[in-house]
Amino acid sequence: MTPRPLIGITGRRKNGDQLVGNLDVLADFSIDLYYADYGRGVLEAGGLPIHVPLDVDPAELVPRLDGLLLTGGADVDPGRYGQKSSTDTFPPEPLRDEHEYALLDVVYAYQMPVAGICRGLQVINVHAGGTLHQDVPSHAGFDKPVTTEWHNVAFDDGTVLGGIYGQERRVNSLHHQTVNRVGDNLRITARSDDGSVEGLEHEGLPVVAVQWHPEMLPTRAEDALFAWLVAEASARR
Ligand SMILES: [Mn+2]
Repeated sequence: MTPRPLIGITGRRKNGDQLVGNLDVLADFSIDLYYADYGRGVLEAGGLPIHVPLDVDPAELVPRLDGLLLTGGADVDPGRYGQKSSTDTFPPEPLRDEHEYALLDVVYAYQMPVAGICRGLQVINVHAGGTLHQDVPSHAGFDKPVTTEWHNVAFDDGTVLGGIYGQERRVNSLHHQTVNRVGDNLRITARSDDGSVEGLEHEGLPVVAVQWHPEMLPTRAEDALFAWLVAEASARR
């Protein structure tokens, strides 16, 4: 049997006192976590998911991976694009920003495939020198079931996203920030009806990102982004 490609999955760090039901004596201990649906999406697409702890040195880990999935989470620190924060909805987690920047540096050097979801798309953009709109309530569907596909996304022909998703589709929307200035060597390949950026691709590297959450939809097991990431990672092995 051909080994499944190994896909690193990023996550966030919480403190023990943020976990309901945790022992008081563990209040000050760190917890690294990610939503299991990201790993399920990788597994269903034929990959082998592995969580990337924040303490791991990317230079040591990345050569042993075949692909990387940058997941959702808190806002990227606006200081990363030279702005002050104008929102306190999802306070930045600077340690995670720093770690994911370092991961991207190494992953790009290896020309390894990367998929970004939600915050993942935003990190890819800011890492490339882009900026974000800090608060876009019209995309923050936090009061809807996460499976509700309530806005349209149109894909450009001749792009990776256009190739895997077709001309358009309905998506969920759980983000309150969007791409403003696009980063160097990145290209917008998907937009919602109001013009917001819903997909980015790198001009020269296998890097594809979406602003919605395919891992939360009932179509996860057949989702084209997970399939793309695993296929690209398999091809590299
Ligand atoms: Mn949206």
